[in-house]
Amino acid sequence: MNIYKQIVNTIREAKQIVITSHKSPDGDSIGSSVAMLEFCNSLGKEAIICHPDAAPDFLLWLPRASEILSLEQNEKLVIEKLQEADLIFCLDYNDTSRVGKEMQPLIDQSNAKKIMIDHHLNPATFAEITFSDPTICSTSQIIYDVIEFSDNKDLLNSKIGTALYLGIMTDTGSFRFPSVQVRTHHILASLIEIGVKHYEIHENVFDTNTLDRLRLRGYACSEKLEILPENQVAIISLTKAELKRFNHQKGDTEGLVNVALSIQGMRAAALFTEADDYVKISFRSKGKENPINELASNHFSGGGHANASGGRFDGSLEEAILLFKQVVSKYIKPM
Ligand SMILES: [Mn+2]
Repeated sequence: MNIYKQIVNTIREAKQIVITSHKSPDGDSIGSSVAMLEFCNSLGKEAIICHPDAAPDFLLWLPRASEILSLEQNEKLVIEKLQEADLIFCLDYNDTSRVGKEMQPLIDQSNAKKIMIDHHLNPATFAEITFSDPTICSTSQIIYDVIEFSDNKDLLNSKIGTALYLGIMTDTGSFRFPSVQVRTHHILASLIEIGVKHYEIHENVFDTNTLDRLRLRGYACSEKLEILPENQVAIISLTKAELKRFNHQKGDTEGLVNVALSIQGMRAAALFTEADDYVKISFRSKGKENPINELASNHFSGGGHANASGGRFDGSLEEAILLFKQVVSKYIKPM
């Protein structure tokens, strides 16, 4: 039996299905979770989404994203659901550490069957079924494959399709990254064929700036952007006070690191944001010869994709930036 059918059979046998994804939700984690929820429902199965934290406002337009339970806001219920689960989906993450230290033990200690569907490098081996393919642009695209190659294409509907389109769109920078395949466009076409309103998804995601968010981003680019010319690297850093000054909301700095990377000639970019007791960092790079995930994992307790990674630093913002400047030339090869 192929892995796609194996996944669907496991859904059919399950009684309590919980869908989880990584911390700091993005379009792919929310999209793949909602798509899996809708697909389970199409198979006649109830399921529930439990994430470490709540969906950011800019993704709440997606039908059923507001049903997502978060450990952050619904602690008791999420603990209960994970304890009762007999099947846990682990979507868009390669290791249970990615759900954060509060949620990780709930998944590690659960006796439920686990199915990992993911596209990050180096998958851990905790799941009964591991479907990891780093050559595929998004977890959402893999979920489309699960539906099609398990012979369930007739169950595909525009609710599943809208969620999948969202995930593919956001994880590919609107279909521009090298990870986009011919197959990706075939899938997108078939989603539009079944009634997905692609233009509404773009509008919902990209035309929703608040004045505060736009001003924060403008400030970040005008006052807080630093170029390391010898490395061809751009850095943006934001302190807690600066974030507060612009009434920072979750998602406001989403994609800001890509703005830095978009400067002509840059090979990599990093965004440092000061959180309560640590510094959160997003890394981006261009080209196979500049794998920024190695820098992220070796120095910033992070990881991710070769050209898009995240990490953290326990210390001050200044120390984090200093460390980055000291090590970056080992990983980024200027042209
Ligand atoms: Mn993803």
